[in-house]
Amino acid sequence: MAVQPARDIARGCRLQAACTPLSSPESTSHTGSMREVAGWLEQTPRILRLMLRASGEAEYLWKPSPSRWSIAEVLGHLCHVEKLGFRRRVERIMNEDNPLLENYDPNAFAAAGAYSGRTLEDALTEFERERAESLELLRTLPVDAAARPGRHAELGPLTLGHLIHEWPFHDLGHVRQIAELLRAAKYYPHMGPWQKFYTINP
Ligand code: NI
Repeated sequence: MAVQPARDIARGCRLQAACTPLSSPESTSHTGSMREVAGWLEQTPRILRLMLRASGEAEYLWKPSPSRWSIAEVLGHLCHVEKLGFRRRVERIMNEDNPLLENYDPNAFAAAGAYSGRTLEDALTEFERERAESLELLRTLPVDAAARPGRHAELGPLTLGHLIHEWPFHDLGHVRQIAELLRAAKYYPHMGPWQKFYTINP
C-alpha cells in the first residue's frame, strides 16, 4: 500500500487539515478529555523507547537532506518544546489573565542547534523527565481550567483546552515522523523491487 507523503513534517510540525473530524469540539467533555489527554501523554515516552530500541547510531543521526530533521533532532525538539511550547504556556494561562503567548519557531530553534547534541539515551531520558514534570503540572489543574483564555501571537484567542488537545496531536505527528525516518533508513534500501509500491517522505 502506498503511503501519502507527510507534508506537515517538512515544515517543522505544521499540518494542513483537510479531513472530517470524528467529533466536534462541542461533543467532548472537557473534564473527561483532559484526563484522557494526560493518559495519552504518559504513553509517548514509552512508545518512543520501544520504537528506538533497535535504532543504531547511523540511523539515529541520519538526515535525509540538509533541510530535514534526523531522529536525533526530532527527539531534541520534543525535549525542548515540552518545556517552552507546552508547560510554560500552560503555566502562563493558569497564572496570568489572558496572556499573550509568543510564537515557538521550531525551524529557528533547529538552526540555532537547540535540538542537536544529545545521544539517544540522553534524549530519551531527558524527554521522560520533562514529560513527568508536565504530567505533575496537569494533575494540579482544577476541573474548570480548560476554559481559561490566552492569546497566541499568530493564532489569536484560544483556551487552555485547545492547547492541551494540541499536545497529543503534536506527539503523534512526531511519532509518525520517527516511524518514517526509521523505515526509510533501515528497511527501504534493502527491499529491492518492492520500493516501486511505496513513496517515502522521511
Ligand atoms: Ni513539533
